[in-house]
Amino acid sequence: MIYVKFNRTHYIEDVKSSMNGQEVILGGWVEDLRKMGKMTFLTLRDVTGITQIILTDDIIKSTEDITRQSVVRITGKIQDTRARDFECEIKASEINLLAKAIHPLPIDPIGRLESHIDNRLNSRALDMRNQKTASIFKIRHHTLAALRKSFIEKKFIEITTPKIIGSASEGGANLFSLDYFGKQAYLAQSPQLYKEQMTIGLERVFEISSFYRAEKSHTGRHLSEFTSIDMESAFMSYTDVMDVLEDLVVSTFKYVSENCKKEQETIGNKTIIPNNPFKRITYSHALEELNKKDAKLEFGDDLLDSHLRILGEIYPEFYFLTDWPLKIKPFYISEKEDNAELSESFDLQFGYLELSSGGTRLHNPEKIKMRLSEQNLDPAKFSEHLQAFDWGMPPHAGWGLGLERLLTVIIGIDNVREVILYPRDPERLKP
Ligand code: AMO
Repeated sequence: MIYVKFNRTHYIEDVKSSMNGQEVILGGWVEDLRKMGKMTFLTLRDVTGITQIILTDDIIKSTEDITRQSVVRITGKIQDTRARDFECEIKASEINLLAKAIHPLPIDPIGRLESHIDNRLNSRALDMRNQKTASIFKIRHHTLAALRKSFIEKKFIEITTPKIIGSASEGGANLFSLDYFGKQAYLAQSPQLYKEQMTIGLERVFEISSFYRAEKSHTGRHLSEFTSIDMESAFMSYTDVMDVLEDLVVSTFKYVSENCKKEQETIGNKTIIPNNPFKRITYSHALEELNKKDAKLEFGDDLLDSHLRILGEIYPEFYFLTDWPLKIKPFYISEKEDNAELSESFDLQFGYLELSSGGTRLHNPEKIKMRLSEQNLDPAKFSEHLQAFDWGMPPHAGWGLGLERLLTVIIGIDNVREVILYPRDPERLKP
């Protein structure tokens, strides 16, 4: 193999017919290779697009070494093309093979032969050469950019909280534990306690990070390691943070619709901007609707997947489910002022799918201790968190939104494993 100093002059999308006659150096992967008489037609792809390269016999004696998906560097001049799919083509004066791809590859990266998701995940780097997969991750990139942009416009400050923690942030269940220099430690389930504490000084904070749930769930919406988009704000209540969430969701869809047309088209989807305001349905109202359909639910019952499926048929778009019974909510959620059985809490749903949950937080430490005990959690284990409440904790509210679940809605697919690079679930720890 020849070592060539890599000095690419252009991305493929920047090569235009108006540049006819100009010499360019391109780098990319061989998508297709066809020998026709004295000429070889090579289609070259880089991250921005695809173009046609014309190789004459004096440039390439044999195509044997250059397998599909090999990495090549092409030097050549731009010229007009007769090919319908391209604006122009490159007549090569030199081709260098930089890395040869084995044949056959474990999956077809062009996607002509559909591969099972498990095979694609086992060869994830190669799967990124599939334009559908690459489009999903470009949309993920733009979604994150949109969310950050909206948070910053609303004066939120980005924080990063610890992922190795000494006690549970969300209660005792679903914790991965690990040995930390001989001490018991856990992987954080959410930034809950830290983000609340940060409202003392920074007032409005957000975090976008991986968090961990040791749930043995085998569904298209559960991961052991997922990306949570979290916010917390001083001087806001649950209705204020619902407004923030609604605004963020709508502006993210608008941003994706403006910036990811090509990617959505490749996936075979279209961004549909959600209608707002989103409906706000109380838990009690949802219970009535469900009981009309024979669900036989009583006040205080949690809504199971089967119940959410029924609600999803009644409300197929975005809606908030609000005012849940206090006793089924985490210890940090505040009760309603006028009814202590209810809480100032909400879930954001898309049809049956829960995308986010949040609420107004308790900010009286005595009440928090009571709630911890009621939930069989030891207040002593939360002492570092509780002391912050003696330092001038403002009233505050916030939410957590699952990035992968949101992406399944944006992209119109139903498995979170498609939208995270290397999913972790009860069966999958590698690659
Ligand atoms: P909750 O536990 O409801 O709330 O999580 C918030 C959102 O995170 C996403 N999510 C998941 N996504 C994929 N796989 C999982 N295993 C998983 N678990 C959760 C969901 C969910 O709606 N601290 C609170 C939020 C708050 O009140 O600020 C919390 O973590 O989309």
